[in-house]
Amino acid sequence: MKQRLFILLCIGICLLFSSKSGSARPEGPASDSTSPDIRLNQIGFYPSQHKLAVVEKRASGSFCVINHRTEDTILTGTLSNPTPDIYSGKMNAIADFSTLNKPGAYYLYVPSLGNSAVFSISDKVYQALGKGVLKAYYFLRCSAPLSPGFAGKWARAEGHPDTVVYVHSSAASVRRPTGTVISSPGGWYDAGDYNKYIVNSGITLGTLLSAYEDFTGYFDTLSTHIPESNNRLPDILDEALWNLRWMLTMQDPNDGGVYHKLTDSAFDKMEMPDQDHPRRFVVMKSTAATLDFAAVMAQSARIFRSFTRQLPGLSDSCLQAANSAWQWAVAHPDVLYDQQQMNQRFTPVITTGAYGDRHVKDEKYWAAVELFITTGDRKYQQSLRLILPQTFTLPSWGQVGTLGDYTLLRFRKKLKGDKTLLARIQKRLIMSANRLLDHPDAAYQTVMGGTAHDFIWGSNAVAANQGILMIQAYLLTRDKKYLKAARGNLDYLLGRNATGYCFVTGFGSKSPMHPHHRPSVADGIKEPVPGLLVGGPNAGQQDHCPTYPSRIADESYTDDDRAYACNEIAINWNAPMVYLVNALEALSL
Ligand code: G3I
Ligand code: 9MR
Repeated sequence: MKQRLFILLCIGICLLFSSKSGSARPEGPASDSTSPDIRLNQIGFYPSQHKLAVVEKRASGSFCVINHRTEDTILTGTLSNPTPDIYSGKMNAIADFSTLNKPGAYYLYVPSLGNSAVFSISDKVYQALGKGVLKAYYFLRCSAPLSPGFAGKWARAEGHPDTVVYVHSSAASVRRPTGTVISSPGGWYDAGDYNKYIVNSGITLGTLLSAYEDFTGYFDTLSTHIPESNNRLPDILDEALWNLRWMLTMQDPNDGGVYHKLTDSAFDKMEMPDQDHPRRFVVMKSTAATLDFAAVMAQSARIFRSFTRQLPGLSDSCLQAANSAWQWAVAHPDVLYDQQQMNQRFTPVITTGAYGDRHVKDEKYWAAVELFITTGDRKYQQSLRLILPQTFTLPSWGQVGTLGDYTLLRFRKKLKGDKTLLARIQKRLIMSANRLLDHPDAAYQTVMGGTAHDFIWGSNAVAANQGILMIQAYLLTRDKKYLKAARGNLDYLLGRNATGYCFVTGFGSKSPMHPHHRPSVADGIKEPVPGLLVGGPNAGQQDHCPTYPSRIADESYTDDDRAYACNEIAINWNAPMVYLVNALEALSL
């Protein structure tokens, strides 16, 4: 009885505070009164979508949803009984406002806490975000000035023409001895640093090109306002080409091997790219880089076959590059990139990112799959059967086998003759998706955070890749529980998480302002370059930044530009975000 009375009282307070005439209502959410303890997706929801906010601290009783424009109370509800966050033990209650489905802009009000961020309900609620996270790659272009017409206030001079790049002693060959100059312009900067790494380019392009193959019609008309927007190619492919063309220059035409990276010898200062004038090197060829390259080139050959009028010869060149890379890798199956070992034998010493993968079977499988699907050649089918990974692993820069699974499922008709293989891949994908769904609910009610292992360096890409897995499971089964889980992980990335941040720069009401991204730090502009997904909570805290709020896994995030282990940005983290956001938009049409 007492509890009932309390709830009625709370509803009364809601109504009082939210009525148009109610003078006591706290300021709107744009003001300082936005409560950091009400965590929700700060962009918004589709009308029919499940809609949750997590309310941390002392909260119980009721909440209400208020129309941002009219200030009318649209809905009142009751907070769930609080449950402890599995990492911090903090008590969280859930506000479920799924019944609200009328398009508009709203916010939540919780007595004793205040207002939430404003969010939208609309049919195309992620349209701007989907374009924004793809446009981010334009801002990362190496060897090009960014003009105000396309980059706005983030326009900048060209950095790193990369027309004079030295062959490092680790990469010397008879035809290209140490110090040989090659030209290797273009590509995207990897992350907050100004280097370019083939391994990381592999998963990035694989993911972006797969987004295109899975949702071709949607991407064919998606414009991101880049210099190439008016040519006759979809913008996502124009953007991909910026990096693809660079990758082609990283292959040694004499033997098909691919250099591991193009790099300064050490990470440089936090300066603009045109201020940085070091000698740049291509370092040793590696099996991982060469196989990732082969996979991306084979996939590109397939995609650009449909654009031979716009890009004569490109598809053929990609296929040739893929084939010769494959041959090099078969002849050199275990040239692993071990930077420490390399530095003991060669100079100058190189201390930039390693992307030193110790296991390359998954790269070989992915390359074999892409080559088989593009060419139909049985030799690749035999190879992929021999090296089929035993288990499902969520994609990351060092684990790319599942990209092969996704491709086989996308083109399953080509596997007609191999029903057992197809069944096996389907089964393990669905089982992995179900396993994630079955996890005891993280307090934020998302698949992300089901286990502490999720909170690694680049954890936000874990969340986005889990989202892609859910989309794949949905495409296979059309079971809406997977779509709901994919949306839940997007909610996580956009604010329903233990930090309360929307993790994409320039989007949401509380997003990173100080990413570890050299142009964002050095350009003198208050707002960071937009559309970039930061790494996210990382229990490792390897940067030892003094401003982490706690050591708890899901809270291990600080918006500090020194915190490269949780607040850097990277091409391989934005790519699954591009996929997830745009897939949801495409599926909502
Ligand atoms: O594999 C182990 C796993 O078994 C263990 O459970 C886990 C616990 O922390 O660690 C795992 O290894 C981590 C590895 O990433 C794989 O996720 C390492 O601790 C972690 O230090 C390592 O971080 C990598 C980081 O470079 C440092 O090497 C990130 O994945 C990688 O994204 C990042 O990449 C950098 C480039 O080198 C340079 N450019 C910026 C880019 C982004 O920060
Ligand atoms: O800026 C670098 C970032 O891109 C890397 O991910 C990170 C880890 O390798 O290293 C950053 O560079 C830091 C270096 O490792 C240590 N000294 C400070 C550098 C950042 O200013």
